[in-house]
Amino acid sequence: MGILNATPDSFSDGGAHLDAAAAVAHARAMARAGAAIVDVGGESTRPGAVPVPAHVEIARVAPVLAALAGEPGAAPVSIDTRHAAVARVALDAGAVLVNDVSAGADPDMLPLVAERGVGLCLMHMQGEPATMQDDPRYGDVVAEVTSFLEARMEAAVGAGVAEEAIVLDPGIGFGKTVDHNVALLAGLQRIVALGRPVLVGVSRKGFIGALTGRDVDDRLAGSIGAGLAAVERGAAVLRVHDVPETVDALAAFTAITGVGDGR
Ligand code: HH2
Repeated sequence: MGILNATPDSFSDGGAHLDAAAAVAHARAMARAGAAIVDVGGESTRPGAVPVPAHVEIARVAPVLAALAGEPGAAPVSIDTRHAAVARVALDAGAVLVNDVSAGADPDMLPLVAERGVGLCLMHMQGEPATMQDDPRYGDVVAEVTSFLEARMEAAVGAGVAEEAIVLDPGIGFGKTVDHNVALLAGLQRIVALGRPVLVGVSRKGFIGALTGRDVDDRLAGSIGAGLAAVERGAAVLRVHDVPETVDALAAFTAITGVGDGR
């Protein structure tokens, strides 16, 4: 999954793809490099970010989605949003997956996904982006995240979403310390055991910086190392900024280990 942030303030690529032409060029490049899906977002959820109203998010993503919809051979699109109103606009423009970092907190989200019959990524987050990194605490982070995802999966199925449409995500960096993130990746099999594909987003995140001592623009190697570790533990999808490098790393990793499908 290649990341396409149509935001002025995302933590690593904010402002880079604000105009639709630049966004389409980047989406095309990621698809050519092997991204199976492009994740378009109009709200930064980085630590400390203030929420963006749905109409602002729509104004940011709609031109990008419209341009991608007219693109022959473009990768399928997912919409990274917590707002059902934004998801609806994106699904009307052809998006095939809703990536909801709040796991369906908007009461209209799960019914919308059910009605449209599209994919749904349910992610764990403790708290809200504005304050989630202030003092995150867990008793057993792996057990708590796993049972949250199981409960949200049940809620989604209860709302009519097909179980086969659901992808689960531990929410690396969303209300978690470095130790919490490491524990979740080390214990990823517990989430994999819930029986749905697991998506992991480690790309350029703060915990990679903490582990490597690198600034945000210099975290590629650490991100790939963490991503491969996640695949080794059963992750099915990596959400990344650097598609060509990740695809190459996966090709080599899978050839040797037989784990993953190599892209
Ligand atoms: N991480 C970010 C955003 N959306 N969605 C899922 N499913 N999993 C993640 O780990 C995840 C996500 C944060 O990364 P990014 O989009 O690069 O930054 P920002 O939130 O600042 O736009």
